[in-house]
Amino acid sequence: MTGNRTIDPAVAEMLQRAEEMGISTAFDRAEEMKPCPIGSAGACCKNCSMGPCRLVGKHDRGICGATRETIAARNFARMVASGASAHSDHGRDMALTLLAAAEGEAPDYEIRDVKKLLEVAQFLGVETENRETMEIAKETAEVALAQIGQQKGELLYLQRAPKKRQEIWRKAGVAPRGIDREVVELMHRTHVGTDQWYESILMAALRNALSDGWGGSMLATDITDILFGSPVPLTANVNMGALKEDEVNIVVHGHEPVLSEMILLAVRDPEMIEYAKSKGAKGINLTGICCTANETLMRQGVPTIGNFLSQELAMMTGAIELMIVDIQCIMQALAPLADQFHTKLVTTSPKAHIEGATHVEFDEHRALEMAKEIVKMGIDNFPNRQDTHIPKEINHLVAGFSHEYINYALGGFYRGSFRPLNDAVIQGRLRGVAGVVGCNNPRRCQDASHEYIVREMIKNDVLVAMTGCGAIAAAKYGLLSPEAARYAGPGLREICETVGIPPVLHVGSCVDNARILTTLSQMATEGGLGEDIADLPGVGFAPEWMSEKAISIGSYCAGSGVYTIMGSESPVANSPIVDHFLSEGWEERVGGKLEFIADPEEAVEKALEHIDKKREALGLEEYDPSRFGRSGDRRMEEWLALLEKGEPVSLYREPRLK
Ligand code: SF4
Ligand code: MSK
Repeated sequence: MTGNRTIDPAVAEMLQRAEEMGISTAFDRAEEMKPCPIGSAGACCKNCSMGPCRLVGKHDRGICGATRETIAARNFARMVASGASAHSDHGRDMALTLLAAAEGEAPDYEIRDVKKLLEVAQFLGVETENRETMEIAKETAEVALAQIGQQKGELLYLQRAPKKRQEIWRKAGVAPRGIDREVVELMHRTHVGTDQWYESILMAALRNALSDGWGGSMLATDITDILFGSPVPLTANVNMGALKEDEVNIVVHGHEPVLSEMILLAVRDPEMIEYAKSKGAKGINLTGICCTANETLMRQGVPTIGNFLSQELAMMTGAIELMIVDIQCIMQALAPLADQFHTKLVTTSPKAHIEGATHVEFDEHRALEMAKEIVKMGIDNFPNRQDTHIPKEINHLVAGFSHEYINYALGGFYRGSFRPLNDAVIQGRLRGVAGVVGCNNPRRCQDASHEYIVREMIKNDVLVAMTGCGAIAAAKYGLLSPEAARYAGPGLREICETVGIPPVLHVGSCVDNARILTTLSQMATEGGLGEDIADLPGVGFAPEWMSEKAISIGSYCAGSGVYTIMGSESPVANSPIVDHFLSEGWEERVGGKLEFIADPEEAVEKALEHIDKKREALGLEEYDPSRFGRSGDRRMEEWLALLEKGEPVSLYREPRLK
């Protein structure tokens, strides 16, 4: 029964196969195990062994006297702390890799984007004049690590926000100090008998989330760009049809680019390709799932075979020799599933072991050598392949947008600026901007809310930036390709035609939501659209979120001044007061709010209402699409013609593959 489980034809086909083979997937388990109504409304506290206390029915207080408000706020805050720590610990690892590279201890890594290094060094107060690149890189890594562990003061990256935003944070007492400190303090506050006022807990949660967005995540993105290059647009393929019948299929899954970039070098090594041929394969095909996929897609055009809910189904094709996983969003169900196929599941992070998987701990000091050893495991497994079932579904996309590239695309190298983007909003050619991010969740039809919301946004002339599994979702339905301009409203279509960008921009993995923050910040400081991110006609969505990281992301977006809509019932529904505080309370204090709206139609309606309200507050003309759609330099149409003939499109680094 595939029913309302997914809109992805490849996943639907594989769910059918799962049923025939009698294999249970996350989709089945979600149907068999209904969510606990007490836990899902934030009504259960298990923060000490006097409990767990369930605040339902006549019970208004826990054994210790904690109220519904305290318990709901503490549960929410702990999600923020966990999500922020996941992103920021990843940021720490990126900084450690940069340090090892700069000290000559990780010889396979280099500085691929020196310009970005110099820019980041300046933000972090590192002297750059008359110094060697590696010296600057070393000090930049050290300062980044010191920021993560900073005890007092404010994160240096807060300066990247508009001045007015910084003042709002200071006034509200949410300007984050060090990232580790905010996480630890939030865990402390939520310990039994500590912070017992929901407002205080939720403001501390906001400060912790901001330390993720403007700290850990932003550092992770910047350092990844320094080490592996800032993305520029390129074409690639998406969905399970990118798996190859006659090649060794290797899949990278998780969130870390440090190993996957080396795996990519290994699979391109002529000796490895020859070795694969010696085992009867025609070559080695590297693809990805989740955000490791997004990292390698953004910079190298590696095909992505699916998002979060596709991971088990992809393995069931029987065509994957090796799945290499690192951290976050890897289902434990993969290990027993791999036993039913010939796939080798290899865990690589010292922080993420899975019982039953083969653990090969990654050592960045001999990165390429290890990557080759791991790839060899996949090649050696090729002769064990048995029946395969690879869905044909494939689509193409353009990925690789960074705020630097948006700046360039709109203004050109010599006059790079956000002016044209702001002007487009001011003139009403663009109604506003939206970020659509986050996961899949088997409690919702896979990809359906992403697809609906993105289509509605672009139809209404709202330019969309996407990350994470949401971006993969949109790519699967062709929304990240230049052709998608035909679904856009007249004003947005004109921009796409003139500038040559799709109406939906893929800006990276889940840590790369920091790119959305810096883009919004630049729009706010460019002029003409107020002085702060909260003044912009913009919204954020996480329509199918499931991870704690998404709660941290939603919170830091709200804390940065954005109206952010999470697509689910409220996880604090047991306390309408807390629910209201995340919306109106945060808006009053920091100008952005977080709301949980399960119905995507209602979410779109409220988002457009909000955008129009912001336009009105800025004194901009009312949105009127009938004024646009008759200009544009037809560049897009030329590109479409080239793409249809299968010819290379010159703006992008690589031609469309198939
Ligand atoms: Fe119950 Fe209070 Fe312990 Fe929570 S902290 S489990 S509400 S006694
Ligand atoms: S992988 S956090 S399911 S976006 Fe970044 Fe996807 Fe969400 Fe994981």
